Amino acid sequence: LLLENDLRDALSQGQFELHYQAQCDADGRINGVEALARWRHPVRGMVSPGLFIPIAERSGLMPALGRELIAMACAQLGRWAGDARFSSLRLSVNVSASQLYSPDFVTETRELLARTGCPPDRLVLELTESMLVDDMETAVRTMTALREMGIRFSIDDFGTGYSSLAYLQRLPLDELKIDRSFVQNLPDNASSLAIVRTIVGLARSLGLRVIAEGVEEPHQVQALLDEGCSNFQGFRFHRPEAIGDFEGRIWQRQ
Ligand code: G
Ligand code: G
Ligand code: MN
Ligand code: NA
Repeated sequence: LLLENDLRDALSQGQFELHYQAQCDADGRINGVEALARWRHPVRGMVSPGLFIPIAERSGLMPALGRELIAMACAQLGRWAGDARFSSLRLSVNVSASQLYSPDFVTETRELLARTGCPPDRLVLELTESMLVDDMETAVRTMTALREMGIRFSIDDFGTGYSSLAYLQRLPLDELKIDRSFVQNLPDNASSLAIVRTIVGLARSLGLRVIAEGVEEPHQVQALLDEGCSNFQGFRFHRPEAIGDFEGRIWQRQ
């Protein structure tokens, strides 16, 4: 309850920020980045989204908070658009069910793109399987409208959602993210390996990009490469970091 009250003030006082976790290929070339929300609480310090997102959902604040977080991501993409060192990066943003199903989501996103100068084709919205099956018709309609603007879609935590695969045919998707629970058991766990192989094959057949999340160990990288997955996100490569540190990393590499 304490945090819930704080959350309302935090929104109006601008206490939320985004951290950035780089995504790279097998040669370490950074080709994307995921924005991860952080709450800089005046007393508690940095609060993790694993803690405050569920509270925001319960207290009905998630649409407003989500709007603020996407707006920060689009503003960042807008600033990067004019800089050759950053203009080819794709920025992934997590979207929750209450955001996707909010009736104004398409209109608000269109206005946001216009206001920030964010190139739509650099913005990737991460959704989860379970939120898509809640109301498939609305999800398809909303995603199709956003796709027509150029926005891309990724399925986060893929393989953990207990959903049928049929929905994949109906959605305008660009990417599958292999859930870290499968990655963590590579290469010794035979069923994790089989699941990774299946996801990579599925992505290839459907013409989707595939990326592994939660990559921590070199032997996991090798196993993923052997299975045909060559995009990585995880502590093995880069941790989520504040904007200045992330931009410094990109500058150093040029
Ligand atoms: O960074 P961390 O592992 O603590 O994130 C925990 C959870 O919070 C993850 O499931 C992630 O998808 C979610 N999350 C992080 N940032 C955002 C955000 O900006 N918006 C939404 N809706 N969820 C986020
Ligand atoms: O649900 P989502 O996939 O959006 O959550 C992403 C979360 O995973 C982030 O909060 C991030 O901190 C965390 N994360 C990123 N890389 C790793 C990793 O290599 N290992 C673990 N355990 N967590 C990671
Ligand atoms: Mn994510
Ligand atoms: Na994930």
